[in-house]
Amino acid sequence: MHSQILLQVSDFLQVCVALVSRQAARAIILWAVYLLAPAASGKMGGFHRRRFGRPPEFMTKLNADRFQLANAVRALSMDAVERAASGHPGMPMGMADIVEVLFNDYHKHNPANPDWWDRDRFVVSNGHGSMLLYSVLHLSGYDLPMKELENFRQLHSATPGHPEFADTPGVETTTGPLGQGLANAVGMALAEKLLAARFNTDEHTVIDHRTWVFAGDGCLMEGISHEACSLAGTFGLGKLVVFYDDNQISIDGDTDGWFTDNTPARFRAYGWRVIEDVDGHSPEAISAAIDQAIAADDRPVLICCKTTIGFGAPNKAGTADVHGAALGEKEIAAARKQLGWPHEPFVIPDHIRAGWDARERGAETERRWQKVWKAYSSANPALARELEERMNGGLPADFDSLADDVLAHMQADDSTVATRKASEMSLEAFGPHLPALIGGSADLSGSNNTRWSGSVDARENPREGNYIYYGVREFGMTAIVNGLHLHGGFIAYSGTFLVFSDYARNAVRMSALIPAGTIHVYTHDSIGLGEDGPTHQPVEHLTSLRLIPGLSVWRPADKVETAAAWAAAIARRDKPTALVLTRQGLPHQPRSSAQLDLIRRGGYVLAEPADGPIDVLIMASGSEVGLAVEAAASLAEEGVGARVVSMPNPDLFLAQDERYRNEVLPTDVTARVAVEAGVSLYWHQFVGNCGQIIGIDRFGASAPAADLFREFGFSTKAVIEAARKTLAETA
Ligand SMILES: Cc1ncc(C[n+]2csc(CCOP(=O)(O)OP(=O)(O)O)c2C)c(N)n1
Ligand SMILES: [Mg+2]
Repeated sequence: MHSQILLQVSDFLQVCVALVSRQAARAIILWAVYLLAPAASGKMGGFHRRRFGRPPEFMTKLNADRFQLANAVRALSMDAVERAASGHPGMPMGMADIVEVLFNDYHKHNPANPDWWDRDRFVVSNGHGSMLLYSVLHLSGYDLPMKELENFRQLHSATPGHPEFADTPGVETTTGPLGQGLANAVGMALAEKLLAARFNTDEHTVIDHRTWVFAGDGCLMEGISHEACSLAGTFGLGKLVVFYDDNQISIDGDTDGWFTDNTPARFRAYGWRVIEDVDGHSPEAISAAIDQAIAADDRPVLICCKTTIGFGAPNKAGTADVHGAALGEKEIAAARKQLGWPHEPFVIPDHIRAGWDARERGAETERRWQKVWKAYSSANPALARELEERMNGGLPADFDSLADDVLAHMQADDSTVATRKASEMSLEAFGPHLPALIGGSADLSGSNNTRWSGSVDARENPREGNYIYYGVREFGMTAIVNGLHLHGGFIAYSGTFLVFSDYARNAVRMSALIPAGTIHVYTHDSIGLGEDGPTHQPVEHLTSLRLIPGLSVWRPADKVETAAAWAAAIARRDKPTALVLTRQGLPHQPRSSAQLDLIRRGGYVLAEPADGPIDVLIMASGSEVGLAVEAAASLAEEGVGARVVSMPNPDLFLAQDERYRNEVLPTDVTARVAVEAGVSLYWHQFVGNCGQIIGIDRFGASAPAADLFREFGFSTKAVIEAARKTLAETA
């Protein structure tokens, strides 16, 4: 009986071996044909693949299951784009095999809890490939039902054209402006490194995750990729792994015409590890590359994946046609045939679904972590509490009363200081209470006053570090700050001159769009910086920052308003703030405790006529508030009653209720003057038809600040004249 069974088993095994070896022999022959045929016709293998977009047959046979898992991403992406009649099928079809291997074999996440702190971060920096992200989130079990994919790019769907943070569970950041996702990811990887250094103990590891990035030719062409990746090398962010979608295609066609860098050499020069020439359609090659990438090493990793854009579309793959347009019915039908994907649009067979489903695995992974967290918490209660508070974005319970104390303290000191210095004083006051605070500057620490006595270099000392020397990289810095915020655990601020906010501008816009509770410190805020001249003197920047929806822009008039601005910025954990500060000293303004309280409303009455009615309203921000106060005093001597309204944050003032606004700016007082050392445009809404604006609608000049203010009409005399003029016009 036993021997009979053994015989049958041995027969069975022999048949298996024969089958497998036949299969293997067939694969080897096909492989040779695949490689040699294009060579014989003078074409490289990659070129061949790129042009024909056809999977080598051996691959589809040996990796049939994996290939079909990846095809689910391809099909969902091409069908969603087709239905929306808009979108980008090329990247998802090209990177499907990579994302399949990454998500199914490596990515640490729990679809049921996208906020789990110790999850790996996955950033699609080439955000036009959003359908790849939505497909894998849906397939792996996030709360993103198929109907959302069917509604790709439609109003109020969870699947916007480019990924938007907070719109879709599992989306780690808003991407689309090429290169910025990559820089955000550098911020996330930096956050992980610093938190791991601070909180992990010899016994317990509670922070240990990777940041995976997909990036295309566009991301790597963008200058910000240089800024961010260069810094990532310097910081030794070994858990950052970037998959470069090396498909040699961007919108205008073959990148041979505009992108011929030696990318591997470039990244090696940054201090990265580079894994070159990975076949981005071979699961084995991708796995081998990832295995290499995750070996312990301090260097970030770039995996250069040779891919075919639009892989699987028989006529369009490998061409720019497939980058950003629906494939069309005929090509989609042909692609279904090519890929061996007979299923209807938005239908995923059960076995494919099962292959992607990460819910059980994810829950188990998080459960294991929870156990470690519990043990860690009982062994290190103080550290655990700090980490928990930081990751939850909380502030110290007594923060409001701390802010009140700081303001009262500042009010009691009547010295003249520059608001950049007042900003440093504010950091000294708040910093010791905020372990999450992490600052930095783009090589202007001493000028921006962003460094305070508690600042510790984060590169030299990751464990205690809370200060980053970003080097001269304003755009990279700002996007990295967004990434630090998005990761969680930090209240992140940046620093540079206001005039260079332009260099960073799209990342500031992204701070507001994400939205991220970041703080951007901009000093040297007007012609008041003096001799450096018009290249360094911002004119339009203040107003142009105010145009960004959701960005809170403060331009404080003295140290008290500066402290109030910092307090508001710190408390604003979910939206960004810009602090616009002077180089030059500003006089201290007296205030009652009621007035102290009103600063937080963005605009308030700072000085009133001693007696008699209000004849004229004088509004000002920052360095011009002092002028307004002096002018009002002179006007009083002429018998003109002037009210001075300090407007450190006019948008915030506009957001107050109507009653308050009308109290501060009574509608019946139409004689109005606004003074601000920037373009005048913004103030028309406040001064009305008969008002006067003292602004600067041209570039400044190189000279001492006092001469410039005089030259451009920022003097008590000019304010008095403007008041007389508006009074005459409204008489
Ligand atoms: C900063 C920025 N500039 C321009 C664009 C418009 N744009 C979107 S995708 C793209 C080409 C990107 O090429 P690549 O990264 O190679 O993407 P692929 O075509 O390979 O998917 C361009 C220019 C953008 N999204 N962001
Ligand atoms: Mg490309």
